[in-house]
Amino acid sequence: MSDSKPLKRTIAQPPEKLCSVKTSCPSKSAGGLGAVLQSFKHGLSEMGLLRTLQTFRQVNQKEGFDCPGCAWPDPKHRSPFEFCENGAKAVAEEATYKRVDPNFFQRHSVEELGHWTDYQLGKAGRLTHPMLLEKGATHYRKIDWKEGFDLLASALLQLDDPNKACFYTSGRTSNEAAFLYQLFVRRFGTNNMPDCSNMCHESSGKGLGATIGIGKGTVTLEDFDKTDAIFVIGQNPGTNHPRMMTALRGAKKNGAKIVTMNPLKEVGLMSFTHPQSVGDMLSGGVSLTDLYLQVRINGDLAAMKGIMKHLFDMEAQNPGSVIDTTFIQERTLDFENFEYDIRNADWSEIESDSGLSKAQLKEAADIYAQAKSVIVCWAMGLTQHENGIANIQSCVNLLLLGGHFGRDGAGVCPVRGHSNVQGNRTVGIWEAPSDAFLDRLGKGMNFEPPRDHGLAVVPAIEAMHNGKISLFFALGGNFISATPDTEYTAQALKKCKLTVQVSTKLNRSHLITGDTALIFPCLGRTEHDQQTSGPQFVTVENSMGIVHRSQGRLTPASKELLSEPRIVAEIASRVTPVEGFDWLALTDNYDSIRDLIEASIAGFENYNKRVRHRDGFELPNGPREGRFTTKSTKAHFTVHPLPKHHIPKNHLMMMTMRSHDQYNTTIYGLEDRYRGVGAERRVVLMNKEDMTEMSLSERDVVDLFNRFNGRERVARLFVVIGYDIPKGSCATYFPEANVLVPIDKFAVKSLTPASKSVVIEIRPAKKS
Ligand SMILES: Nc1nc2c(c(=O)[nH]1)N[C@H]1C(S)=C(S)[C@@H](COP(=O)(O)OP(=O)(O)OC[C@H]3O[C@@H](n4cnc5c(=O)[nH]c(N)nc54)[C@H](O)[C@@H]3O)O[C@H]1N2
Ligand SMILES: Nc1nc2c(c(=O)[nH]1)N[C@H]1C(S)=C(S)[C@@H](COP(=O)(O)OP(=O)(O)OC[C@H]3O[C@@H](n4cnc5c(=O)[nH]c(N)nc54)[C@H](O)[C@@H]3O)O[C@H]1N2
Ligand SMILES: [Mo]
Repeated sequence: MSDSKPLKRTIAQPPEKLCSVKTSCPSKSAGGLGAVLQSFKHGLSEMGLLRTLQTFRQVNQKEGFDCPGCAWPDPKHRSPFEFCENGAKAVAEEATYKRVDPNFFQRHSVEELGHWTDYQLGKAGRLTHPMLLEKGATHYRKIDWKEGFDLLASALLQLDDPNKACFYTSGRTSNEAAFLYQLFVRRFGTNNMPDCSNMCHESSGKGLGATIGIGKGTVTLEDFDKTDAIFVIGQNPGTNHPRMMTALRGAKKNGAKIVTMNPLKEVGLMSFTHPQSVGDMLSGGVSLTDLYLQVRINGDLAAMKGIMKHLFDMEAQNPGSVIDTTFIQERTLDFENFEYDIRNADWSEIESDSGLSKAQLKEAADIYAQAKSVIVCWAMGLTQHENGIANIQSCVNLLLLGGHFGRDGAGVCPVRGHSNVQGNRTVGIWEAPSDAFLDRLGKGMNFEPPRDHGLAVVPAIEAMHNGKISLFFALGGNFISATPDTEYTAQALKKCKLTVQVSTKLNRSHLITGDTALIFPCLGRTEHDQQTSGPQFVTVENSMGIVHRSQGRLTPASKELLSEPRIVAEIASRVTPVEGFDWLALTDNYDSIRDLIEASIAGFENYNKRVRHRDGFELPNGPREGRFTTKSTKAHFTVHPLPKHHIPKNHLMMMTMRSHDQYNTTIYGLEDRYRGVGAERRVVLMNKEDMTEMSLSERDVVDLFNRFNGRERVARLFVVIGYDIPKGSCATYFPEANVLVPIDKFAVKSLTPASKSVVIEIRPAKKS
């Protein structure tokens, strides 16, 4: 620690020493005994037997904690062991016995840690103390909380403009912490609140808001029991929303048909073996998808056009059989333009853009036409393209044609990512709040919030680059690894004067920093949160708009940890003191924070009472109740031209996706078990014909290049794997391939980085 050599900064995403990749046949069915064994394997290695049993028993129980894994809702009738493999891994990762304490930071310099992989960083354990990296220092040093808060407060107060700071949020934050945080940030004077949503479901929120009047899903879990057909588009629930598999299995057992649109044949969408069903185990699983459409990357808009074109043809042949004309006349607008666009769409263009035949699309149209009620589910495969909003609005068009809103078993289901990302938005984490929201917040909290919209993730990175932002604060998450164009973003962060991370675990954002950096370690979901009035619970909103409690019971990883609401209150009390308003006292009992939410956010009447109900309560949702909440009170049909990509010879369209063994930038392990790829994450899954055309063989080591708007990006040392993926498309893992995602390629209007449509060139690796 004594050496004070100037800090040699680290590369943003280190090429790892490649391990030999192991490949095997992809699994036949998701879930099953394998999932149970994997859960326990991770649990035991992170936290031993007793804690594993204790922890797993509390996940998603009414008196337990909300699983930090995903935002899929809990069934009303929970089993005493309501967990899934990846939920278990998320919990084990947080409840681990391993610690990143001040000794750890003395032993390892920031530069050395920069060469560790994301996997190694995450496995180091839980952060235990507030830490400071001084300007020019090589190591973090331990500080006490007061020093940390004072340092941050004086940096904030010294800014000549509040808009020179930005405040990121990742979606694990509770409603209570998120509400206090946005209140503090707005009282400070800015709406600069980029969040993980900007990179995730922003296209869904914007696309749905403009067409049906609410930026959220309209179905409930019960709708899955009542539906006749489910379209699952651009989503891999077997890995990312394993509890959704129970709902799909239930729907299937009730006779629903499932249509899947995905470039990869994801195992979880083919077959599912419920780990708690002996019948499933014996039969080898329930088969799920009835029609698997292996669409080309970003060919969905074309595919949906094809399906709708068939629907118009079928209606013409047999009027009244497919299209709900009464619904369209009474409840929608802009149908004529839409109809004209679809009727005039060109089949050869549809087939070549989607990579699917007219006949395959007819099968999908038949399933749709025969269903009285249809649900469309989606996730990142639709949102992370330049035409992300168009994709989502195309799903809305499809559903509007048959009148599939406001009736049982029908509607839109954008499946959210982080476990409280939806709640964060509801309580105000948004760089572009509506005037109605600000009016109500200002009235409830007695102040005038700033009206100018703030910066989302991509513009915030640009602003750091050009010196318009000098202080970056993050409530959770791992900004450098989650964002696009890693090298570019690293340069942006390094230009800041101060970067601050409120975190549970070590990650790369602690290593790519501004001149000065702070780490504030906080309690996780699983942990006991003791405040002066007693133990506290927090509240979260799931993917279907249900708000409910979450209470951790495990002993915290360190006595030093503070809760997120407390950390926010400590900062606010120093930076934005308000006469007669005691920020710190609010955190003595979180009921007081919930009272403020009730006073200033729509839909939270009787919050403290209703949230104590066993299953929580449902937020208002107009379209679910049959009312479109657009200005016109009608739903809008929209017209979308097909996206055109210029893909030169020897180039491919690349998606960046999650393996079965990671949670975003947290890498649980190196096994992408269902896909049969293991031991190494720097892989590129390619169509075998493309490999032949590019003279590449299995396991060749290659470099990947992207060129966009005059800049070249390179990701070195990836291993080629032949895989069942449409010709012209290829796949790599997030975050290793984020270096290749251009900062300036994002979805129109939602600004979501186009992480699923990156054009790359593949060349044999340079021998070093
Ligand atoms: N275990 C685990 N659970 C998670 C997460 C995690 O990392 N691990 N992350 C959480 C978060 S924040 C989120 S947002 C969700 C993400 O959940 P998902 O959206 O399921 O995650 P991804 O792996 O990004 O990819 C989605 C799927 O899209 C497909 N896809 C890619 N491009 C296209 C395309 O152009 N068209 C179509 N039709 N499909 C395409 C891919 O083949 C893949 O199956 O999961 C949440 N839950
Ligand atoms: N190329 C590419 N990039 C992507 C995506 C993609 O598909 N492809 N997906 C995008 C999506 S959908 C998302 S949502 C973002 C995710 O972006 P982020 O939310 O920023 O990233 P995570 O990896 O979820 O953050 C992990 C870190 O959160 C901290 N953490 C965990 N739990 C808690 C907690 O309870 N409190 C606090 N304060 N900290 C906690 C830990 O320190 C951990 O290291 O990434 C986006 N980036
Ligand atoms: Mo996400």
